[in-house]
Amino acid sequence: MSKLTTLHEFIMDRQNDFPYATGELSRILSDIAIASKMVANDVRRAGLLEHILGAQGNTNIQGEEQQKLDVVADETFIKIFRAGGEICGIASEENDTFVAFNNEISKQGKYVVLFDPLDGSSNIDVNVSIGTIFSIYRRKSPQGTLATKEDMMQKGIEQVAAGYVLYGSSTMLVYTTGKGVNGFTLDPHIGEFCLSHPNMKIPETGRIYSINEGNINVCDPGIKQYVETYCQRVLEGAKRPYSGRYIGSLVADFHRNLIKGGIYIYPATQIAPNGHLRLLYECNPLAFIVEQAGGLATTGYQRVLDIEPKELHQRIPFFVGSKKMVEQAMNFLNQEVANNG
Ligand code: AHM
Ligand code: MG
Repeated sequence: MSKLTTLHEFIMDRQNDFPYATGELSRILSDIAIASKMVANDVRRAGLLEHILGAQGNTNIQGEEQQKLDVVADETFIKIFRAGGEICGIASEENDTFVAFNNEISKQGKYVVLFDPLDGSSNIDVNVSIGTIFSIYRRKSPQGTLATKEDMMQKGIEQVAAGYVLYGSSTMLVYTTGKGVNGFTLDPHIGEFCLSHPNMKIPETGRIYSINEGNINVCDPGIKQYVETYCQRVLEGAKRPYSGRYIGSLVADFHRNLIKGGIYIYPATQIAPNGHLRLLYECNPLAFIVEQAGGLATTGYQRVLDIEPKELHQRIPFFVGSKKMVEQAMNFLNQEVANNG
C-alpha cells in the first residue's frame, strides 16, 4: 500500500513552490483544516445536539434567517483565525460588516480571509450536504495597523488561495493557491485530511445542468430558452437530454459538476435582480478554483474574477462549470441581446 499524503505534508511540500514563502499562508490553510474538522464534527452530530440544530431566531444583514449552526461555524472559524496571528481581519456572510482583529499580533498579519462559514444552511436540518467556502487575499493596508474595508474589497484575480470544505457523505477539503486544484478527504479514523483527488480538472463539457427551475419564469427569458434549447432537448449525437441536478447547496452542486462536468447557473431573477450568490465569499473562490481546474465562471456576460467589488455582500448572477458549457450559455445570451437590440 502506498503511503497517504496528509494535507499538512502536502501544504509543507508546496510551500517551496513560492520563493521567499514565510509559512504564513501554509499556517492559514492548516488553521482552516482544523476549524473545518471542528465544524464537521458539529455537522455530523447536529441532529443530536439541540443547541446547534434549528433556527437561531435572527436574520443576517441579507434578510436571511440564520441557523444556529451558521453562527457556531462562523464563531469557530473566527476564533481560530484570531488566534493564528497571520490574519488581520475577516469578512463573512454572517457578519454585517468586516471584522478587524484588534490585537497586536493580528495587526501584524499579512492576510485577510473572506468566507461563508456554512453555505446551503437551509439543508442542515434535513441532513443534506453543506459546505464552507473561503478566499484569502494579501492585505492592502500596512502591517501593524487595523485591517480596512479596502483589504476586503479586492478583485477575484488578486486571490492568493481559495477553497471549500464539503460536509457530504465524506468531508472533503478542496483548495488552490493558483497552481492547480487538489482535493483531500477527511479520514475520520486518524482525523487527517488525506490527498484523494490530486490535480483536479473539470471535464471540458458535461451532461449536467444545475439551476433552480422554480425560478425559470421569473428570470430573463433568454435563460429559459437556453435551458430548453441546450439542456432539455436531445442534441445531435446524444441519446437523451442533459440531466438536471440541483441540491441547493452551492458547494455540493459545484463539487459534483467539477468532477463529472456540468454547468451551474444562478441567474438574476425578478426577486433577486442581481442574482442570489455573493461575489466575495461564494462566487470568487469557486471562480478561482474552476479556472484553475480548466473551467469558467462568469455572470453570463463578464468573467467573475475581473469584477471590481462595490459592496461587501454584493450579489452577482453566476454561471460556473465546464468551459464549453459556460461558453455556450454566454454565446446564447449574447446572441439574444444582439437580436433584441
Ligand atoms: P445561503 O448562503 O443563504 O445558504 O444561500 C446560498 C445557497 C447556495 O448554497 C445555493 O446554491 C443557493 O443558495 C440555493 O438558492 P435557492 O434556494 O434560491 O435555489
Ligand atoms: Mg452562502
